[in-house]
Amino acid sequence: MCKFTSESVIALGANLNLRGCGPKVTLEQAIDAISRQGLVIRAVSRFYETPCFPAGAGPDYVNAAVLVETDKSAADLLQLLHEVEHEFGRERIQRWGMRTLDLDLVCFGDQVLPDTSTYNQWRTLPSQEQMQQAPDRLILPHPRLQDRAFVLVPMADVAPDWYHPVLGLTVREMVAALSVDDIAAVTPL
Ligand code: PH2
Ligand code: MG
Ligand code: MG
Repeated sequence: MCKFTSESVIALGANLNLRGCGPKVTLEQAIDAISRQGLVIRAVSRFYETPCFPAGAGPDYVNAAVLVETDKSAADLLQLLHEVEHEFGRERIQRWGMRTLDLDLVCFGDQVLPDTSTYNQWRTLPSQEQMQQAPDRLILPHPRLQDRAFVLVPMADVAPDWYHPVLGLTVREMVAALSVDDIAAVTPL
């Protein structure tokens, strides 16, 4: 039987040690864990050292991205990522706090969830409110994707031609729109 599959990008990040291992080892182990859960890993980006956002909120991060193929729904994939985060000691305490492992579902094919108007509300949320408000449901593509060099630069390694279904830009084009300083701060390990 042929099941319908979707391509999706997962952004990985960590800035705390876990069980004596640094963030790079944690990300490598997390990629293994994701593949053991039945996701087909199509591509793995380079690993990057990136300055913590917001600046000064904690140690530098290691960030990476993987392109996966799955026959799961976006909601089931998100649930799976939360389970892997939990396995790696992640506690959800503080928004944008420090973390042993963060797995963010960045995009799921060309799906816009839950609908374009809700997506656009989150995408255009003023930056002050971004600090206080977090959506309680899955918003896709990730509403801050286009702003963040630590997501876009690794993503460009695995899915440079992914086309943002609302902004009408490829990953390559979104990277080109970032500031030179933001790109330069994301350094391959
Ligand atoms: N993730 C955050 C908050 N800040 N900064 C960097 N450099 N990389 C991240 O992955 C990151 C962050 C919330 O998930
Ligand atoms: Mg997250
Ligand atoms: Mg995150």
